[in-house]
Amino acid sequence: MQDATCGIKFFYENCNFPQPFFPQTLIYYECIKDKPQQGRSKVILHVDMDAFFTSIEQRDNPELKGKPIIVGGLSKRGVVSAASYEARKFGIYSAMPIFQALKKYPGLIVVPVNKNKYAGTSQKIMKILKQYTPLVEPVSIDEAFLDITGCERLLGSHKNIAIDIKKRIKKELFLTCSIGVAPVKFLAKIASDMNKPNCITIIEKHEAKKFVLTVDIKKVPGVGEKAIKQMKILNIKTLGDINKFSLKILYKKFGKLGEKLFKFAQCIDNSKIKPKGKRKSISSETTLANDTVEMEVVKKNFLYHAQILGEKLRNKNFFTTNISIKLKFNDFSQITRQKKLKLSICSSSAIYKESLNLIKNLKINKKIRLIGISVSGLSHKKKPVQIDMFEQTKEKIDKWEKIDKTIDCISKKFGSNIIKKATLK
Ligand code: DCP
Ligand code: MG
Repeated sequence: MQDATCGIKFFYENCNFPQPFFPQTLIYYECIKDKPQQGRSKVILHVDMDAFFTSIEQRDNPELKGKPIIVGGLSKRGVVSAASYEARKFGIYSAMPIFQALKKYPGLIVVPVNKNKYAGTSQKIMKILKQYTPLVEPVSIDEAFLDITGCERLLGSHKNIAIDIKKRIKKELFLTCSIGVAPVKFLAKIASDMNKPNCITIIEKHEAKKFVLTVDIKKVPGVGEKAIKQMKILNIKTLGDINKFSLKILYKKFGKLGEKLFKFAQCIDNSKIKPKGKRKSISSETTLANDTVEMEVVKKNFLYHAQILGEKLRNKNFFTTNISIKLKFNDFSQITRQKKLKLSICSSSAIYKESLNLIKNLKINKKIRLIGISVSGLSHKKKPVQIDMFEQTKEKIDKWEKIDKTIDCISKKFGSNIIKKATLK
């Protein structure tokens, strides 16, 4: 099939998903008129797993195969984390409240979230990807960029590398993914999403500049709802439309995003692959079963999240220097507050105390539906002690850390629910 807009060719390959949802899988077919490369261009791959959480659940439970299922919190207030492609046929998507999803398809199967299982599978995927190049940048639990520039001699053409990655993930993990290949990062990401699920889409260097002009502005990474509204007013539908405006005007209207779009429209994206995939933050949040104005509920939730985050930090030998809290209200507005710490901490009690400090002066007059804490500024080094931070002396923090470490050891041995703060029982 010849793509009318940019001359990209596809051929069809059998796919593993049931009819009629995915009758065909698109795989790019080598460009016949491939020009010799002028200068050294990059070859970037973007790998994104298909319906990640639900595919894992369908893989592990044959009864769920081919059925409309979602993974999500089981409370009536929960939201859809992931929807199988069979469920998407009914208009069910991630982030949709579960009650709404059930209205769309009452026979929907709801599977509880099993984060550890998904994280474990994610690690296995990243391990496979790292066997192709050390330049792997994980960007979320189920996606990563790879820079395979110069790997062709050793591993074959970029098309073959992409096919091989798909085959290995399928053979070893029984899961499918979609891969985008392009000379720049943002295009590789757009390409991986173009023909989902279970596909490879390649945008060759010599076609990229022409192709970029056809890209729907809504599909461009970084363009959010607010920008889309403004784009509509300016009649910007594609990246090609961006070229009608000067950099000055774009910057005035959209700030840094405008500058980025100006470059994207010319197929310029200088962002590099950041292979370390260094963790920047860890967060934990819960949508409450019932909206609340009770500060006791907020505090109890903070205690719960502080325990989770503390344990995660200590497991990875991390310390945090930044704590932020998030409260979302029943009208879906939200507030966040954050504090940069003078000490680096990993103790759950210290995280808890800091989160309490952040809400101390807040006046809350709306019902709260979601409560969360996030820690960032992560490092393996402990910052040297400067001065005491609010009530937390170094001695106290050291004592808490010792208690936390003992609890971690017990939890590791006997399970994470065996020991809990009395208030959380
Ligand atoms: N996820 C989540 N909450 C969201 C979005 C996603 O918990 N609001 C989780 C569940 C997804 C996983 O992250 O399975 C990966 O997110 P993707 O956006 O890649 O979505 P999927 O992999 O589920 O589907 P797709 O095939 O569109 O990539
Ligand atoms: Mg995905």
